[in-house]
Amino acid sequence: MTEAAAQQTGREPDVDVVVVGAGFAGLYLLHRLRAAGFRARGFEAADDVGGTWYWNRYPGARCDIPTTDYTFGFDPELEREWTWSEKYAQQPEILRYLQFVADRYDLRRDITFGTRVEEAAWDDAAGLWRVRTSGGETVTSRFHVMATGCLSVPKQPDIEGADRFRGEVHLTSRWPHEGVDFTGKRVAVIGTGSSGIQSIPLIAQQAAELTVFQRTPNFSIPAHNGPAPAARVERLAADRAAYREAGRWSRMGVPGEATELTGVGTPEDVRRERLEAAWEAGELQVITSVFADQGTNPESNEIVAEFIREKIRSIVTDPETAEALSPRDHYFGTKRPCLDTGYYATFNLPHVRLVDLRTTPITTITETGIETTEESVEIDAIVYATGFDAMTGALVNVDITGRDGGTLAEKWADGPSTYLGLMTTGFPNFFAITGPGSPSVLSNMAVSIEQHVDWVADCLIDLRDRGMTTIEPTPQAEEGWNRHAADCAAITLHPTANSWYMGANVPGKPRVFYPYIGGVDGYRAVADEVRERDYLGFRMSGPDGERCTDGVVRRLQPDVSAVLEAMAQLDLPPLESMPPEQLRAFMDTLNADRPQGPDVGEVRDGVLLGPAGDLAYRLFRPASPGPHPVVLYFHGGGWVIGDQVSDEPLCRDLCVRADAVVVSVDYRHGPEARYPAAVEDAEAALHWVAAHTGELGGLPDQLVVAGWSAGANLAAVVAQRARDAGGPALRGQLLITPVTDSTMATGSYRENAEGYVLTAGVMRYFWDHYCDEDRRSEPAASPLRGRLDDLPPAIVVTAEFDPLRDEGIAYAEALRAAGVPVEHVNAHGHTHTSLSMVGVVLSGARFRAEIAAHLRALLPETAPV
Ligand code: N01
Repeated sequence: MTEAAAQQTGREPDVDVVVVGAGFAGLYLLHRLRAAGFRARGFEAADDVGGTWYWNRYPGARCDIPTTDYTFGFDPELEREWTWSEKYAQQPEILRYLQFVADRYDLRRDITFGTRVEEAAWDDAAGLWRVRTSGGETVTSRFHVMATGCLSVPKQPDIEGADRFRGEVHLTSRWPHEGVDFTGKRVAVIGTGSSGIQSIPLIAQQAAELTVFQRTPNFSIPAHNGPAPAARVERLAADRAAYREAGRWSRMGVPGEATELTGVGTPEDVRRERLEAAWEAGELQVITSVFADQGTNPESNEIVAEFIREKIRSIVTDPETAEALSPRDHYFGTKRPCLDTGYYATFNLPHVRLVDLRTTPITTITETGIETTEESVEIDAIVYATGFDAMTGALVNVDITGRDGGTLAEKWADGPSTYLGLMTTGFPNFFAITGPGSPSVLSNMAVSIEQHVDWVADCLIDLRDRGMTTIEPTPQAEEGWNRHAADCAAITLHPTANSWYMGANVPGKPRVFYPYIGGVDGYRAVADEVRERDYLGFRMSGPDGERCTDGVVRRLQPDVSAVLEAMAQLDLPPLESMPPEQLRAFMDTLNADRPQGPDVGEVRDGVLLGPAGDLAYRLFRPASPGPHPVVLYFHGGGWVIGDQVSDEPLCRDLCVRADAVVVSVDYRHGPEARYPAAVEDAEAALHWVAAHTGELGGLPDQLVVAGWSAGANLAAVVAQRARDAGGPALRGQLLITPVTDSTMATGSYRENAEGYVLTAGVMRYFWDHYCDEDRRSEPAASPLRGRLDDLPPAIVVTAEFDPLRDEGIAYAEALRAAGVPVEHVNAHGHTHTSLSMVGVVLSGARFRAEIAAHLRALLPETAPV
């Protein structure tokens, strides 16, 4: 490495790698780098190793991941030599462990203690980092790694008058090494996150009076500390390597069983049993996964939340205090839940009092106490347990300058942007261990740190082996990762909370979801894949040139991808291999088990007279008082399969979101009734619905045609025909992933020919059963070939991974060119079928919400959203 670099730059850096921080991450990284033959130097602001466990010495400080798992797993020898004393170790024991690790691998000799890295600047010409320390030293290095932790920069007390107080002031995260004796003192604790909740019971044991100032109550469950859980210890003893591997491939970095049980729909006694067991287990990993849907479904989440509130009421004797301690402003798990030892019971003690800042906010801190809108509390000591500038604080607080002279703080002014939470464009050879955009704080940090350190160390070795000296992500890869991370968060309840995960605790901090919520297992698969695909999304360079495999590692929505994987497991025959009758029966079987969609006010079946007989319809009416606009809907199914109920979940969803009556009408199908039978039926349905709007509970002149896939083809066609016939008048046309042209020769056909349910083969099957080859270019089969002016406004929805994507886009563009107002909803990460999977593919909801908002805008009689 150094030799190659020297050749390139003519100058050898002082070291290969600078490592900032000597906690779990910095220690293990130094160990790996040394073993791989790199020259590395560590810098640590504290006087010794330990990182967060060096600083957070407040009473009661413990880990909240069982020590069977909150430990290094890279060296079986190390594991044999160290035995944890309890289920959740106290801070002194964890600090001793890290000191033991530092001694065992003789790591201190590479670390300069009591020294902060204040500045790091990339010198592009020399291809190295110039680092300036608080000790006045300047060091050059090829690589710069921030192993500075996610929760290491305390949030400064931002309370009026805080600097006037003349008594003792302590920050939980900067606790005096000699400890603090509160005996006989009147103490205030401000903050009720993990630090407050852990320290309050112990401070209460000493203090003469303890007043807890709570702004937001947090969910906490008892840690049930004691010996490590027998089941875990046994599994670990039986096969340590297998246990560690299970942790590495688990959701949180702690082995556990995933449940398929949902909160909604499970009998009360079963739910109760599971919740009580989770309460008894006293593990975050267990209580956050009692139900498979508690992180995404508000109703299911409320079951867990109310269970915990009930427990609080059963412990705290004063009902008013119990209520004040009961969280009601955020979903369970969306703020980090706490593990406690006697927290709630502490409020039963006569000298402990809770002040609820939501009803009586602090007005100021004075020289001798704290004043709220209601009272003045005299105190001797204030303990601030007010949290951290999490995840990005430690990174942007150092003056880090990239290639173009811009700083990291400037680049991240609107929120962090990373590739894999490891690197960021414009900052070559700069790594963050457990940076934003990686599982980090949502996981067992020990496991996530090890994974990141291993990835970085392996990457540096790979670079050296290839004679490369620099690495940097590409803009495309970074943007793709940011989007994927945001997509993962968007399907959960997390973004709804004012949490530090969202940056909400620090005034002015950008509100985005900082960690990656796709799971330790999912993330590890990505990181491994990136490396296996020749560092996909990274650009490497060195004296011998450059190499780059650009691309986006995860492009499908996470739940779309999960559904596709589940389908692949079923090993289904190709759909186009089944005769139509068999395919119809097969689809009916699949549909039988799906969620039916949201509740509507009324569902009514009827028939209308089509040109060749009765056409069945199903009407969905909103619960709101009518009359409503009417959406005439044509189902998908390639003109071959489906009927008026086959898209029921989508119709219900549309009905509720758009507050419109949806009339889903069947039509004749191929091959029994070929083109133009379906068009004739659709046209007849339009005339009938327009003529019967009042009876259907619809508003006059508020009619829209809509459809999905082949149904959207029919909707587009009847809109053209209605124009030509001079009516009925339409307010709009909603075309969800429409078929608009029969050529099947677009780029999206080539890209998505295989693999996403609607394949090119399936589409060919549909066309062949529907329409004679020589008639496919008629506008009634390929509406893109029709006259497009003077048509009602259109909402065109396309999905990224759909053979029909480009013809949908082409239709939207052609309509626009013809002067028709068009709203184009681009469902990124979705397939042809996934948008309609209501209640299964949750990521579709926001696109359906977007569709409904456009629909409401076309239908001014509907209530505003
Ligand atoms: O910090 P926090 P923490 N006036 O941000 C309140 C990890 N950790 O140090 O929610 C009044 O959670 C604030 O109120 P609000 C763990 O991941 C782990 O406790 O902003 N109150 C909140 O109640 C944890 O999640 C362990 O309305 C103010 C509290 O202060 C993370 O670190 C132990 C205020 C801050 O809670 C952070 O935990 C400790 C103000 N001006 C920490 N400003 C383990 O068990 C803030 N608050 C391993």
